[in-house]
Amino acid sequence: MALLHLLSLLLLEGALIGSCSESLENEEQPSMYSATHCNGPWITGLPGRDGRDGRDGPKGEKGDPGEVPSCPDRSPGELGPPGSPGPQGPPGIKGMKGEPGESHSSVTDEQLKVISDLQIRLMKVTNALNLYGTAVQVGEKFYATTGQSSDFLTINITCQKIGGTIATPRNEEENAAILQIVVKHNTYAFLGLMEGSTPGNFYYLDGSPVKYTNWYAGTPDGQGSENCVEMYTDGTWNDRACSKSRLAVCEF
Ligand code: MMA
Repeated sequence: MALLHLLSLLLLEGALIGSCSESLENEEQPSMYSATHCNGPWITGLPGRDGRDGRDGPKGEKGDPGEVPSCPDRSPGELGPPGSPGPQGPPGIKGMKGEPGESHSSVTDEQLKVISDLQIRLMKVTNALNLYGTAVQVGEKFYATTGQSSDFLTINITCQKIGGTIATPRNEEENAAILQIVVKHNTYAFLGLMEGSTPGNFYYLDGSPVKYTNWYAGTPDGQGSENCVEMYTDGTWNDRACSKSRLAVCEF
């Protein structure tokens, strides 16, 4: 065994000696396996140390432009808090006319029947009054008389008591209607007008100035002493003292 060990030592030494001992004198680094310098019945030696790093190589050519990596898909974040309300916008255009809606009248059919019956009844009564000259209808208005004469103030109270006011002609048609009653009773009637503080200026009893007049020629001539107005039997007007007794004609 010892002999075999010795032999292996000798072989190891010979391998070391058999490597290129001359190579150290050589400028060029010999190839480890070169047959030129390493002839001989040598056993191949162990690899030498790594050589030193070479010099830096020339600068490389410019490379092709790279691709921009696409962004990875991101799922939407959670809803943010609501923003503050914006300013009021301009008004929209007018919409089309809607369908006629259902009637939501609180009036019952029974009540409608009563109203209808009353309208018919009123028409009959008005016609009867007109027929006998007690009342005269003009549009929505009608005039009626008590058949009695009294001073201006009393006439006003009488008319008010029965829900009316003293007859006040606002146009020719109304004046003609009052005239019918005056003619029938063949007596002058007081009208709902009064003289103001300025003589000759007449006003309706609500204080507004008269718009329609039918003065008899030369009147008003009372110069402030005749503050009321009477209707003659031809329909013309005359200023007269309010204390006089004249036919009471009321309007409703
Ligand atoms: C005349 C006339 C009238 C006036 C009365 C006053 C008879 O009529 O002048 O205008 O109101 O007199 O009495």
